[in-house]
Amino acid sequence: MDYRAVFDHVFGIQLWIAGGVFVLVTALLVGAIVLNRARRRDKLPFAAAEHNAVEIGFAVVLGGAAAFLVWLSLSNNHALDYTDTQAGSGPQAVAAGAAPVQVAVTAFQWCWSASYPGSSTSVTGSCATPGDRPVIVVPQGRPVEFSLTSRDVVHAFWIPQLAVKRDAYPDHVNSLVMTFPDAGQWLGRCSEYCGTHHTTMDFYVRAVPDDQYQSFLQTGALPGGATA
Ligand SMILES: [Cu+2]
Repeated sequence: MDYRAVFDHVFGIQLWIAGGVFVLVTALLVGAIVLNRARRRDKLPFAAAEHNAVEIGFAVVLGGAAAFLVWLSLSNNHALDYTDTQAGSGPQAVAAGAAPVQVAVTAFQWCWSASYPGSSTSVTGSCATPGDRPVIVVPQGRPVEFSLTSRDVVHAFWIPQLAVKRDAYPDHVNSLVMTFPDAGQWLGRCSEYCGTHHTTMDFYVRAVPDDQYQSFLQTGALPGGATA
């Protein structure tokens, strides 16, 4: 499954359960109002009397739904760590034994930098204007492992079009493996509120053919002309 499919799968099931709980609660609420209005005034209203079986049953149903959703999310999250995707191209499983290309990404207030272990090339920017967004270059068609960390507060690495999101914590490295089957460029954002300029903390991920990636590693010049 790719990221988008996993998201749609989990969200679809959540929607049905949430919808069912909404209908149940609304029906009980309307029923209670109607019954209490119809009841004679000298009787205790439903809510003031003890109805242990009903209350326990309700708690069991809701607790069961919550436990099921937690299990569903956790099991699908696990699946995401071993698959990857590019929008529209379906799942691209990481081939066993294929060592991913390493890209070290650091978030900071309020932009991103990326370095490539084994190369002196790095990219960064200020994110102050759309023209100063860092472009994280990756090779097309090979697994890429992003090692995510933060220099200051909690940020989150998010590529909306690819339905990919992973937190970047200070003093901790989160990793995310993806493959980009096609060349292209995607807008990335920070999805964890991190201060004044959180909303301008945008970057690009650009996938290029391997020969262009290799020359980028050697020269630092962005494929396509502009220099980061
Ligand atoms: Cu941020």
